[in-house]
Amino acid sequence: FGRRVLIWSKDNLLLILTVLGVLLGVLIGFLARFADYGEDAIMLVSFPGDILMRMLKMLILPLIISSMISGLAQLDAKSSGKMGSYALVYYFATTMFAAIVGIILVSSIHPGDPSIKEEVGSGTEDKSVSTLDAFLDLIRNMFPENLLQACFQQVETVYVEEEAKPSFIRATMNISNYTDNDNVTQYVDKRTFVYKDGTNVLGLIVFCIAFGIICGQVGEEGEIMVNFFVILNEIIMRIVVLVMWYSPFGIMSLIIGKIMSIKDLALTAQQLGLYMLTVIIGLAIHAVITLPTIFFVFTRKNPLTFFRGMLQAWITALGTASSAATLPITFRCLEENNNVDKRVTRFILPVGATVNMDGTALYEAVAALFIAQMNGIYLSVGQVIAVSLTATAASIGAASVPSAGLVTMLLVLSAVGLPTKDISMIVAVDWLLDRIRTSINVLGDAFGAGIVDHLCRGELEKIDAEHARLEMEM
Ligand code: DAS
Repeated sequence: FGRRVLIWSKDNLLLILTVLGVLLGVLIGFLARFADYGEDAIMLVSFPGDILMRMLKMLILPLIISSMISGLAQLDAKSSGKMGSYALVYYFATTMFAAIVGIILVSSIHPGDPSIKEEVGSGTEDKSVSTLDAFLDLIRNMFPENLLQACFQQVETVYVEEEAKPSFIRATMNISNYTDNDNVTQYVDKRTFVYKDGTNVLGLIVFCIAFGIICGQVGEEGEIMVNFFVILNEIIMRIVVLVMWYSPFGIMSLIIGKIMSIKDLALTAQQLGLYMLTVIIGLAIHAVITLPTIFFVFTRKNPLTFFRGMLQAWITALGTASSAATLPITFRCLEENNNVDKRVTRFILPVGATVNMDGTALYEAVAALFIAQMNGIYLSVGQVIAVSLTATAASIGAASVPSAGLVTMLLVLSAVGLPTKDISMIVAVDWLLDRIRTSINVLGDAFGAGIVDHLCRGELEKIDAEHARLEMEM
């Protein structure tokens, strides 16, 4: 019995420590509020949490690059024919749809600032920068002129009032670069392309998607490259696990510092409550409406029966908050309870668990807009589209381990220049939301495998018949 407890506690030790960190953080935070302390005390108390944030930010680039390229390269459409293409289309479509559902919900419930009911897109958009410009900005950001520069700068279009510029600049407008303060600006027509600090996430992601898919299609010669990124991802994941073991302490510090600095506790509690409600409603819509409908449309089978077959995997995902840890159960539920062909599960699941995270995409879209609302920042249409694209892509890059969505969350925030200081509120409730979104991730993978199995069933049976005929002849 002792050995069993030891194994159980090792697997769940991180979960236990994280929950302990949250509870201790809340307790100490509220107790500290009775003491008289200054800004320095808050800064000191939050220091371990600040270190956790820096560790996570440090990992973003290598994590997104290695996990996206290795994940997509292994899902190479050519060598796996239809199966890969069906899976790829299903993954992108369901994940993007989840992010959009999240954005619609957070823009209507408005958890960050329940008092104000501004419409999405009425935001910080400079009136002179039209929606079209903001949208073109978004497309422009997807194709950075310099990939290295994309790691620390992104392009923004700002209108320049001609008379606002001294004449000699106007004379050189359209033909030269003009260095203004520390931003490099180029004048084209009346618009200025200002390079602002902040990772151009979209640009990196578009490159990684192209690189990953083509890398998987290069054949033999590409093997070494695919293996390089698979190993790189494995190494980064191990570093993420190390950071995760530090996270209970960092989370406790973030929560204490946040609770000590909250001015209006009631409003914050209301914001957090509404935020969690928004995420949970969004995940429920995806699990109860979106996925079953897509499943029924493509297979004409009863989604409820299919879900019942996946129940054990769904519960395991709730408990472990890790798609990877749930994988063995997902395999067994699909093959034994739902009769999905092993050739489909063996191919679809490992990559699905890595790149297909509908729950995470929805969560990151909601959390990003929630943070914007809390800071009174109303995003432009282009920025909202950037959030949905980045959340979709960041979920591809999120690892299938506990709280991975928290790491790539920083990616989405930096993609639209949102402050990361409020992430401590998100962190405080992440241990609960993580397990719910992970269970939706697993469900999305399962329904995907069921659909691909149904669509490829004919082909697989033809292969079996061919094998049977050959065996008869031998
Ligand atoms: N826990 C991750 C998973 O295993 C999801 C996330 O963190 O968003 O799917």
